[in-house]
Amino acid sequence: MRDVTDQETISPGSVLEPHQPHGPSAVGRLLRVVLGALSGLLAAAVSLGFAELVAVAARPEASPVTAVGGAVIDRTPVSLKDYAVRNFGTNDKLVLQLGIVAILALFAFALGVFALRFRRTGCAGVLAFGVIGAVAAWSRPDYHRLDALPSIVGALLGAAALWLLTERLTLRTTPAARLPEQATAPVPQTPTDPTTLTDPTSPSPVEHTTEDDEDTVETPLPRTETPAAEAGPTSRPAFDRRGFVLAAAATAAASAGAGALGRTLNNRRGAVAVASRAAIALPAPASRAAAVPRGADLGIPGLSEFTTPNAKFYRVDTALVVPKIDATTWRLRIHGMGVGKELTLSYDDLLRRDLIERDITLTCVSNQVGGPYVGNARWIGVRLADLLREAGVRPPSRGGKADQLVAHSVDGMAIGSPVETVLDGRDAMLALGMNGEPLPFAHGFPVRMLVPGLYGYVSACKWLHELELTTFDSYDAYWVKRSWSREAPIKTESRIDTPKPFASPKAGRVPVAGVAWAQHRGIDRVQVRVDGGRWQTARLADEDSTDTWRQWLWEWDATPGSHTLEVRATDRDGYTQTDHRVGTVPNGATGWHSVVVSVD
Ligand SMILES: Nc1nc2c(c(=O)[nH]1)N[C@H]1C(S)=C(S)[C@@H](COP(=O)(O)O)O[C@H]1N2
Ligand SMILES: [Mo]
Repeated sequence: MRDVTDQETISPGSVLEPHQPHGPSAVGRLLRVVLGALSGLLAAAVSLGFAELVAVAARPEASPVTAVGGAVIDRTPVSLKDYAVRNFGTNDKLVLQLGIVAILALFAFALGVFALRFRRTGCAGVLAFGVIGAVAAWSRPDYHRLDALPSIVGALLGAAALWLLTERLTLRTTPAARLPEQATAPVPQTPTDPTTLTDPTSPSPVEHTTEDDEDTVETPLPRTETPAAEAGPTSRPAFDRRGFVLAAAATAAASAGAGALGRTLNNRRGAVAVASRAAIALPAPASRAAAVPRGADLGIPGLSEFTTPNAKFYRVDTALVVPKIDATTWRLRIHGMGVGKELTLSYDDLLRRDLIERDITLTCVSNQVGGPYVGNARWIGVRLADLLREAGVRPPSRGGKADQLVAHSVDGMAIGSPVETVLDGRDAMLALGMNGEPLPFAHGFPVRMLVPGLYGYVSACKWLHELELTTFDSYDAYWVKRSWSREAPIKTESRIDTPKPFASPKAGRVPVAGVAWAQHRGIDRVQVRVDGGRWQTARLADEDSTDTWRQWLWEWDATPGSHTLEVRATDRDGYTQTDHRVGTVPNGATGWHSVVVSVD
């Protein structure tokens, strides 16, 4: 490998550092390696800091860690994603980003040390990381024109920083003539250095130092100007400590400044969206939801509230940065196959329509048996069927050509729902409000889709910006490309909320309670059994609607010892949950939820 190295420029005969007659001391060498690693880290910081700043010009999603993280999410095998969701829950994204930063830091470390010897290749390595970031951004489904820019600019500046820093770490031998006070100092190393005597490949000390003088990569001293150096003794080779400290401080300050400025500017952009949300007053819905029956919430400690507060509502999406959309400039386009009249609607257009208010329980297909990815909220929105009919869409059963409605989000998500289901009379809606406020940003502000009875990944697109009519044959939506089913009605499920697994309640009366759901069919019965015994019928809370979950309660006369509680629900179609356990892929888990407790 031919490259710029502190050694190679000195003597093309390639004298390795340890063989140098006047090599730096062991401590000096170690210090230099540490500072090389630090240079790598600083270069990475410069890259990321400036990328953050440039991302303001593009989008927050285009900052390299986010772009790479997004690309990783897109490519993560379902099994691993399931594992991550199971073990890290909603923190999976944080874990992913920390992982990327950790890997980046390791490479930065290595590149910094590497650049001590092979500076050009080391800097090219930084550029290679920029290419990775750019390609990742480019590969995202929501790629925008400028998304590769932050990675590229960041990498260029990072490479420049690495060059600058490692250059300060170049070993130079100061000619005696230029440092008169050292010229008289004894140089005892030379005769005692065994390597000079035993290593036949080592050039002679004099020859070496002569060439060493030419290791002024930038400002070569003409040989003729340093006659004294050619003959005179030299000091140990050293690097420019002061220059390095200054350069390191400057790069650290620049990267921190750029990063902070980028963050601030990005937040300010978010502030426009926040203000647009704050300015919204949701009008009274034309079609109100009936009040939640008082008996729908049994109010038992440990049991999920009937209405899930927004702050506690589960969140599942691929977005590493929650999109912040300005509602005043947001538009929704409805177009595609069989659309007689394309529609483009603003947020105000939607607000001016008749709004419906409904309680709907949303569930994620990735929810394990007994898992947390289910929540119930009171939503306000526009009836989707009305909009589609205005656009001239007919269901396949009435001769419509399109059987798939694909909802596209601003973050590149594409979620496909059956047109037939959306138009079958259920309360499919474009939701604007959630539990009395405009949608929270994390839950899809300004507008998301909801179809009661379908898992979120085939119905509940957040940050919606386009509805496209097409066929299932001609288009696979995001999750379908990743081995999930095209169509996925929510499976009948039940969950024990209390007692918690491995709880140790006192013997005697123990309330066993939970929720059961079979959206759009309704829950007919819930049964509980202990240690595989006879099924006992639980008391059902009042039903709010068939689109919502239902609480249940069974009073257990608990005896001391370890016990297994199991639950199963039967829906209004007469289907009772099977004990056959299947995983979440491809269309939802099955099996009975069970909880082991040890009664005191
Ligand atoms: N834009 C976008 N919308 C999305 C998703 C996503 O990843 N991106 N995930 C879907 C899935 S899998 C589910 S279960 C629901 C979850 O909605 P919530 O986060 O509001 O609970 O959103 C759906 N809508
Ligand atoms: Mo989901």
